[in-house]
This record gives sequence, structure tokens and C-alpha cells, in this order.
Amino acid sequence: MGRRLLLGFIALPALARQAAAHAVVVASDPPAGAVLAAAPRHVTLRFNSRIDHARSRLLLVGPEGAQVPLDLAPEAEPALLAADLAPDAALAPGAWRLRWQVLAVDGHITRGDVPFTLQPR
Ligand SMILES: [Cu+2]
Repeated sequence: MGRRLLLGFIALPALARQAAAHAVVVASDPPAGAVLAAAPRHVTLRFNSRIDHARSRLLLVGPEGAQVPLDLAPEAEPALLAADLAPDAALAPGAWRLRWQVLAVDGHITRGDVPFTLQPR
């Protein structure tokens, strides 16, 4: 499963060349495939183009389908999406995905997952 998601993430820049205005992720924190010893306190996604923050969403999807919606940080930069995790957010160890959906300025919605792993404590 993780392998398929990782390949999907890598394939996105190729799509971006075909339709330059679509928003795709060019960098993320945590990076795709990261193995983390503790839950991230903060997540960021950088896109190749401006996005409509009001119509964009971030969600953490965890082992066993656990879902943790994230509140987007106030718009800092036009191409950046960021969120702080709640201080009391307890994320189970295992395979997680940072799931994003954004609306680009060209009116197109794109979505994807950034997979990462939380190690057992
Ligand atoms: Cu587009």
C-alpha cells in the first residue's frame, strides 16, 4: 500500500507538466516516505501554483482508517498549506497519510496523499 502511494506522489510532477496550472505538491513536511519517531507537531505542503485556501482541505488518515481533520493555519503564502496538530492529538503508530485536496486558481481541484510512518514508542 505504501509503495503504491509513494509512486503516485512521485508521478504528480509529470502531470503538472501537461497542465501547468494544476496545483500539485512540490515539497512537504513531513516528506513523502518519512519515518518519524513522534507525531509531527506541524505539517506543510508547498504547491507549484497559487491555491484557494478557503476551498482546500488537509486530513490525516491513519492505521485502521482513523481520520484526523486538520485546521488550516491562516494563509501565509499563496502556494503553501500548513496546519498545526492539536497538542493532545495522540496518533497511533503505523502507516499514515497526509491527505490533501486543493483548488488551484485555474478552477481545478487536485488531491493526493503524502505517506509517512510513525514508529512505535
Ligand atoms: Cu488545472
